[in-house]
Amino acid sequence: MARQLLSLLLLLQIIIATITLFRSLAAVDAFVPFVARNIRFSASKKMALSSSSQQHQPTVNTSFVSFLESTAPASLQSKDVKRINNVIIGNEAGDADSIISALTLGYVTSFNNNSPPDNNTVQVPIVSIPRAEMELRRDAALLLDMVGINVQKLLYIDDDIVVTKHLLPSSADDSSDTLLDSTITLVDHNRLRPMFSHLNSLVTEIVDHHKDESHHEKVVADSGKRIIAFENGHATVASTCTLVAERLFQSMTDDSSIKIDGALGLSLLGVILLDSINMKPEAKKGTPRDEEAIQQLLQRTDWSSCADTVPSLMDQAALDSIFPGGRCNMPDRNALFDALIGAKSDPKFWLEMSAVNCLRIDYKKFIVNDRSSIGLSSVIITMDDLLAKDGFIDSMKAFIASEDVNLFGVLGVTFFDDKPKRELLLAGDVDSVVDSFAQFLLEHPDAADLEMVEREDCMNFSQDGMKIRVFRQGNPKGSRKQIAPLLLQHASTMESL
Ligand SMILES: [Mn+2]
Repeated sequence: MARQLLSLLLLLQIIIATITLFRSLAAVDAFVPFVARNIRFSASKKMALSSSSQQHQPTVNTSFVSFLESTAPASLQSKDVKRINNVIIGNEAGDADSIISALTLGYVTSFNNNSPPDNNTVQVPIVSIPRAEMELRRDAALLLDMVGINVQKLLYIDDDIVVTKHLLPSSADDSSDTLLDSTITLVDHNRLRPMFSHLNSLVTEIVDHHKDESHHEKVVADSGKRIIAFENGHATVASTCTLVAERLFQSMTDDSSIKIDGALGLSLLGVILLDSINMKPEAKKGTPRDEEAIQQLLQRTDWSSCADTVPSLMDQAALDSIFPGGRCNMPDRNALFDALIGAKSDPKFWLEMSAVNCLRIDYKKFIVNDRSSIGLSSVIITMDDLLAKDGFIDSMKAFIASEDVNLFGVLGVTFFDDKPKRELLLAGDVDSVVDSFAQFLLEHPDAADLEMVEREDCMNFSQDGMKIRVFRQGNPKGSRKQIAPLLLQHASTMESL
């Protein structure tokens, strides 16, 4: 009897030891680098653990999609732990690059294999436009839908939780108790927009590809926290998403079995293709760094991990053309680009859109000095079609008044046989101001590259209280990234605007 009891006890001990061993193995599994983890979601095959990368990783097990849909809002709910919220935000125009570089940088930073885990900082990417405007960003909406992200679940600049949780409080009064527990990362711009100027001191990081406006000078390049890919008047990457992708690659070992989360890879790839115009030489946008990022994303992404999404904005035929080898295989970059640029520049969409939405959809305001400002809207419609819209002049007048800018410009681009054709409209309340900028663009050597020619046939759009001048731009390369610095340069030489 005693012997039987003894062997029973022994058996019990063996069982307990086995359970403990399995538990510790499961704990090790949680240390698999995040880039590899998606494999478990998709193909449920186990990665061999590389001994160097399994230590000191945050114990997370989160895909890009679940990070976006739950992690950030959940962290904001918990009051028990004192955490620093690092708000990541793109520019006010809120194009696909601004939106998706913020979302992806938040994820890549959260699970960076090279940095020690920072459990006190929560990355909170915020979509840099009002919630109601998301549906106007058709390329970003299509891409996010395709990778399985429900855009309703993202945080937007005008959400109550963003204001009331003191992520981006609307005035200096509200921000007093925020100063210690929030920081801000700017992506796709390098100067916090004027409406948040009371939060200037919270900016601790910049990841961008626009001309450096020399603000937030406490964020220095030497620290690696001021990445601005812009040199000699040109962006050295077409997309902020290329910079995020480069950061992602740095965090991965060369082990080719480690793969990138499918939703993350496709999101970055889509935006880089859009911003580089699929690397078409005549567009003069893409750089070797963009092409390198495109190639690495194509090769190193686990496409099977976002193969189960059921897009609601794309039909099966379009999906089949993007994934000719099946959803588990590499997409066709040309088909992906065509779908995204098609959504963004769909002529029917632009012709049907109201005049004021056309002006709002891709708008940026630039501060000249502390008193004057220039507003620039980018549109994908011919100037003739824009001017022919119902109530265009009145809508523009109202928009200029509400934005309170001294000079307003509309930069139009349309594509004929894949070649961009650019036009520019300048408008303002003060004739001499508009004329001065027009003269600068037509005659100054620094603007000669743009090859501006005035459209005499548009003179009649000027009316009492509103001077309007319209130009054809010979050089397809001059987008807002080139034109804004030139206009600001001229503005700085004027007594007043
Ligand atoms: Mn950009």
